[in-house]
Amino acid sequence: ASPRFTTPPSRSTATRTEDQVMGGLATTMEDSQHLLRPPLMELPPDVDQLFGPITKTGTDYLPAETLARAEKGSFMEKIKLKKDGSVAWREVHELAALLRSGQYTWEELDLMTDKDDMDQRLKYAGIFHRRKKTPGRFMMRMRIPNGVVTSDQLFFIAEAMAKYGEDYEAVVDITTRQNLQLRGLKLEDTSEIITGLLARGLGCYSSGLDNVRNVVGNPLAGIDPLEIYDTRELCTAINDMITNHNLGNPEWANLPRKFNIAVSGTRDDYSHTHINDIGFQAVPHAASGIVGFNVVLGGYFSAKRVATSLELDLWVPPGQVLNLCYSVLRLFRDHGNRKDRQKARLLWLIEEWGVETFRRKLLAEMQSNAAYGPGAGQTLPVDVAQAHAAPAYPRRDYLGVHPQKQAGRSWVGVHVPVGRFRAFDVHELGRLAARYSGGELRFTVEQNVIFPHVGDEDVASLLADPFLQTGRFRTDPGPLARGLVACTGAQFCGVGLVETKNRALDLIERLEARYQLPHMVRLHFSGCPNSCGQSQVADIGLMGAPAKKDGKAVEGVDIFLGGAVGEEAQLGDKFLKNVAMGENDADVIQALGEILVERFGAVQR
Ligand code: SRM
Repeated sequence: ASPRFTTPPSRSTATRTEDQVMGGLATTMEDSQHLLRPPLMELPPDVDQLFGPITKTGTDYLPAETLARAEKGSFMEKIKLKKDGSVAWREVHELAALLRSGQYTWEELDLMTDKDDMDQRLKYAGIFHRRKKTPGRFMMRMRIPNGVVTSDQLFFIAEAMAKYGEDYEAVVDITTRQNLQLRGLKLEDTSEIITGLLARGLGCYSSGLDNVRNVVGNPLAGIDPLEIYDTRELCTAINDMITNHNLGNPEWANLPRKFNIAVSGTRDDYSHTHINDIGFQAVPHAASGIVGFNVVLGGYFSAKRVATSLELDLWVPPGQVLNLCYSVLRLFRDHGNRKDRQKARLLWLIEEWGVETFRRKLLAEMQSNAAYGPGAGQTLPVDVAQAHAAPAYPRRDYLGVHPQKQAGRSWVGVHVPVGRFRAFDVHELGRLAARYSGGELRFTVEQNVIFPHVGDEDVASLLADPFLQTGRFRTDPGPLARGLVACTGAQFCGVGLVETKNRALDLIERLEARYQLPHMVRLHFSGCPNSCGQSQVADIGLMGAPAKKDGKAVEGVDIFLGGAVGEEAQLGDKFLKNVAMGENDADVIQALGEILVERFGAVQR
């Protein structure tokens, strides 16, 4: 059961000229030549050569009993059994080629193809048709393990998006999984973007539908004086194992449901391990001193249920992290619920078996794992959970300028209002990263960016750069802005009940103008109960909900209070239900104002 490709395709040593890399856009790039011009992965020109013949599909990996359950399973099981990712990874290129050849218009192709191919299965390739809001336009969800990108990758994305000019739909969003989504794409362009990303070491396959999502790590990995474990290599290794180096891996092409993995490297838990299906919390082993991870499992949010992770009472060294992910995924794939999608996330399987039984089965699976296990006759090097350092550790805010563990270097955390960019912004980030941060930039789950490795002598000129002087991207945003997160919302998302991003910006601007706050308050806004904006981890969580005003159905929100992240993580509780937004959002401003005064020490200006 090994992946079809065990190593990535060979990388060419050929380099490109400056103009090819920059698309002709001038920039200063005396630093980080290697990151600006990494060797491109050499990709074969056509789909057959790129992917080879389909020798195995996701269905082939299902044991007979699982297959029988899938056959009687939910509508989505039928969609997956008919065709799964192994087909979609190729089909996206074939559909794009048909459009580019001029043989068919988009409208004709849309009529000719199965709607499930277009609207569901393409998500296996990370391509989401936004039929409800922007028909004929697609969103590409990338995979960025640990949220680390290079200037070269940013320039490529900027160029791909620049093609759409000032088009209202053409935006790039940082997601709540430390990732990017490119929006407003035409299907004919997606193939070239996918191969361009692959050539630069990034991908988008298996980022939607029943797949493992972007692997979240510590955005301060390798630079933070308080770091316990550098998460970067592990996140990339997990991603490569799951996606076959971003080329698609049929072994995981038929999971029962979506699946989230997060690796935390400091006590701040910037990765939010407690709300992921698998969370790795860095902690040294008491006896050996080896820094490994306590494992927590099953955390998730959904419209029907939200839950923090269960502690498995298991500690694994870094060398067993892949084994653990592989083994949990196998148990999940083969035994997870295929009938009821509301009961299909990992937590339900753990509850069905009980934590003890799940742990026992998992350890047996890990012991016998041919690909990543300890090997025949060897003991599995794991232990019971190790004690974390004493609590009362205040989670740090990473925005602004902070000294790194490397002498003479600082990281600069910059706030990105609701994580949204246009093509030009992405190019500018690449330019600044090339000039100041070793050609590297990081994304955070709060939808912000971090420039690492900035020489202390360069900090002032980075901060003085015109891009950071417009007032839009700030290192010192206001107390509500600095903790603001908003999901895509109804502007582009078909399931969003309310518009979130623009509204969130407007709400906090008005609240900051009206109230003085003694400290930051983390406010997260999700457009619907799926909680993609992680409303329950915030100090104040907003969640789109139906409401009534003067007997009429109007837009509204539920308001959550008391969420916390870090070592003392807890989920917020619903405090107010179905609050009508009111005219010009006045009612929700009123409710939030009262909460800020009563709970967070705000004073009316
Ligand atoms: Fe999400 C579905 C956007 C993070 C829980 N999510 C969706 C869809 C795909 C619905 C759709 O098809 O339109 C949204 C796409 C909208 C669009 O056009 O952008 C969507 N989710 C997002 C993003 C982009 C929100 C954001 O603005 O950052 C996040 C993408 C992360 C990524 O890079 O992969 C995003 N979604 C989350 C999170 C947060 C997280 O992962 O930490 C959650 C809660 C955590 C969890 O999954 O346990 C989340 N999204 C959901 C759910 C509920 C899952 C469930 O078990 O029921 C759905 C609906 C579903 O899967 O059936 C959903």
